[in-house]
Amino acid sequence: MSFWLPHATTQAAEVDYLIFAVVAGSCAILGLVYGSIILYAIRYRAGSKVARYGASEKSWGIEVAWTSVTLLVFFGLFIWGADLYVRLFQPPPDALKVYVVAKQWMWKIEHHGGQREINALHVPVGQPIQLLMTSEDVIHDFSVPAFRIKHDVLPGRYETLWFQVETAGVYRLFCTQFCGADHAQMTGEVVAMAPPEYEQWLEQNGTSGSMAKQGGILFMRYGCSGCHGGNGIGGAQATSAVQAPPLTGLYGGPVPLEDGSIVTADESYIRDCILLPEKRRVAGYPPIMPSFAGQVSEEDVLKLVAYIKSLAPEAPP
Ligand code: HEC
Ligand SMILES: [Cu+2]
Repeated sequence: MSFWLPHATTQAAEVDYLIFAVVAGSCAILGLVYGSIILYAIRYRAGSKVARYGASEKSWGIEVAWTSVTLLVFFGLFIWGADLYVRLFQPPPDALKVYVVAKQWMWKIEHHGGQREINALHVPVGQPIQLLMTSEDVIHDFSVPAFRIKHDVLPGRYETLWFQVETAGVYRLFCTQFCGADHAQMTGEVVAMAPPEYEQWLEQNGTSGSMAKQGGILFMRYGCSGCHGGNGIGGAQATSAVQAPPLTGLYGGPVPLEDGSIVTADESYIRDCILLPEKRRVAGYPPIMPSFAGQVSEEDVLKLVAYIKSLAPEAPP
């Protein structure tokens, strides 16, 4: 076991450099302040024979110099940190999406192609991976120390995290939010593999169709198609006479809401439509869509979201 964690991702080393710079800068200032206190305490102790007069004049040069130098140093650290933070938490648009559902006390992972795993996450190296994470119960926290990333996983909403692994290997995954009696058991591993091996792994674990395909089946089973039409093409094609908005091409586009605002239809929006339809109503439609909260599990919601995403006209399933 080595003391230093490996730098497994593109930005892991920079996170370490920043922490080192903050610690080194703080130590230098700590040394300066406490060094002076100790030095003067000894020099001017009771009974020492040093001169105690003169030098009482204020030196503006020194005053201005130390104030501006410390300001510049700490402001520099702030800008560096803010810039790194933005890069760490802004996933590139071409990232490969992987879905994570946390629950007491395990990590359930689902891949785009429908491959599922528990307490393990297989990813290819050299490619940005974006995690879309939610919790079925309490707050958890997805943390991979070798990647220098962690993020809370909250019930009732989607959180996201991204990374790009540079070195193939097996890295430990932890839950770093105390989440109940077996919190300490809520660990797993991230297996980073060369892309060809990853493809092979996907093939070997290929199951009952992609997430979108499974979502399509659920779309029928939960009765969504009754209002939205068999393939999400809207009320006109629906089996009943109900007016419901078409879902084709919904993902990524703007949606005008009844309250006059316009939102972008991302994963969180679609999730809210299914679980909290009363929270946002699409303009021009009757508010008849029922809430599916408590009926559809988080994993099934992810599949429905994947299905609706696949209905984009430019990328048919
Ligand atoms: C009783 C009919 C009905 C059923 C069943 C139904 N919906 Fe809806 N849905 C609507 C209506 C009406 C709207 C528009 C008004 C609103 O936003 O609530 C809508 C809105 C939506 C939207 C937002 C569309 C947009 O243009 O932004 C999504 C996404 C959606 N539904 C998905 C689903 C899914 C997934 C299911 C099944 C789990 C489902 N719906 C079941 C009637 C229905
Ligand atoms: Cu946990």
